[in-house]
Amino acid sequence: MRRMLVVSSLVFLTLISCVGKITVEPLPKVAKVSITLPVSAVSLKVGETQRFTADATNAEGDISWSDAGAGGSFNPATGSDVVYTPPLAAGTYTVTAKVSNSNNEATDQEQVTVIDPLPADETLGITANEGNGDPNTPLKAAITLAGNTSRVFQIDIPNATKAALVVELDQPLNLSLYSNDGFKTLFASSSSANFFAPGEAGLASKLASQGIGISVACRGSCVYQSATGVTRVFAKVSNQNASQVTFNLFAYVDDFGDTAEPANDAAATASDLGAGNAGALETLNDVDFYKVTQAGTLRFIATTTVVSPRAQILDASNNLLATLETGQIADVTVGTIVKVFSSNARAAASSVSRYSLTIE
Ligand SMILES: [Ca+2]
Ligand SMILES: [Ca+2]
Repeated sequence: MRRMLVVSSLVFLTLISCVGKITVEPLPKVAKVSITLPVSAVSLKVGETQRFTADATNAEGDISWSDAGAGGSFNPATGSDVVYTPPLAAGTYTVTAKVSNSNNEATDQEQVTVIDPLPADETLGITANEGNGDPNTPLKAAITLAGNTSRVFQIDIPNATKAALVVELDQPLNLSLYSNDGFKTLFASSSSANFFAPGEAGLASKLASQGIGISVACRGSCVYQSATGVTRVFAKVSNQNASQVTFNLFAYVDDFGDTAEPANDAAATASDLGAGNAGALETLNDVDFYKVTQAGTLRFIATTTVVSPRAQILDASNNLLATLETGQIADVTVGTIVKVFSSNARAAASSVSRYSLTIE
C-alpha cells in the first residue's frame, strides 16, 4: 500500500509537469512570405511596369515591398498585390517582399531586368565649338553604314544658345528622332529633305514627297524641334538601301525662320498682320496667329503644299469664318484673327513650309 502511494505520486507529478510545458511554451508561429506572381524572370523595357502578388503566412501587418533603394515605386506601397514601377534606367533591380511577426521576419525576392529599348551606339555632344549654331560643320563626318543596317546616336545639347534644334543628314536616309524621356518616345521622323512628321509618318509618307522638285534648306532628312529645355535626343539613322552609304550627320541649334516664335503660338500674343506678314511651319504642331490691323482682302499663299498649310479666319470671339488654302482670299476686318497651321500634321524647314498673308 505504501509502495503504491509512492508510484501514484510520481505519475501525478509527471502529468502536472507535461501539462504545464504545453500550456506555457507554445510552438512559435513562423512568419513566411512567398512571391507568387510573376512565376519567371522579369524582363522589362524602360518605362514598363510589373505586377507582383505574394502570399503570407502568420504575418502581423501587411506585406512590405522594396527595391533596395533603387528608386522605383510600388502601388500600393504595401499589400499582397502591387504594381512595381522601376527607375527609368536600364539595370537589374531586386524586388523584396517582407513580412514579420513577434518571432521572426521573412522575405522573398525577385530579380527585375530593365533593358534600354534604344541603346546608343555612339554619344556626340554639341558644344560651343562643335556644331552649336554652326549648320555647316558636321557633328560627325563621313559615317559609313552598311546596307539595311541602322545606327543610334545620342546627341547631348547641354547649353542651347538658340531656339531651334536641328538634326539633319546630307542624304535622304531614314532618320528617327527619339526624346530623352526615359521611355525614348519616337518624336518625329524624316526620309527626305522635304518634310518631317510625328512618329513614323515621316518614313511611311516618303512616296508623297518624291515628285516635288523644290529647292530646300535641308541637305537630306531633317527634323526641327524646339531646343527649349532639351538637353539630349537620340537619332536613329537607318540605311534602307542594299548597299553601303557614307553620310554626314549635322546637329545644331539655330533661329527659327519665324522670328515671332513662340509668341505667335497663342491668339493673345498674335503678330500684327499689317499690310502683310509671312511665317513658316517649322516644328510639329506649330500654330501661327496673326491679328488683322488693316481691313481689306486677305490672300494666303503657301510656298509649297508639302505640309498642307491652311489659314483659318476667326472673328474676335474665335468663331471660324473661313478656311483658306493656298491662293485663296477672304475679306477681313480689323480685329479678325488669322490662324495658320499644317492640316497633315507635318512640318518642314522654312523654305518648304513658308507662307505669306497679304492685304490687297
Ligand atoms: Ca511658325
Ligand atoms: Ca508658331
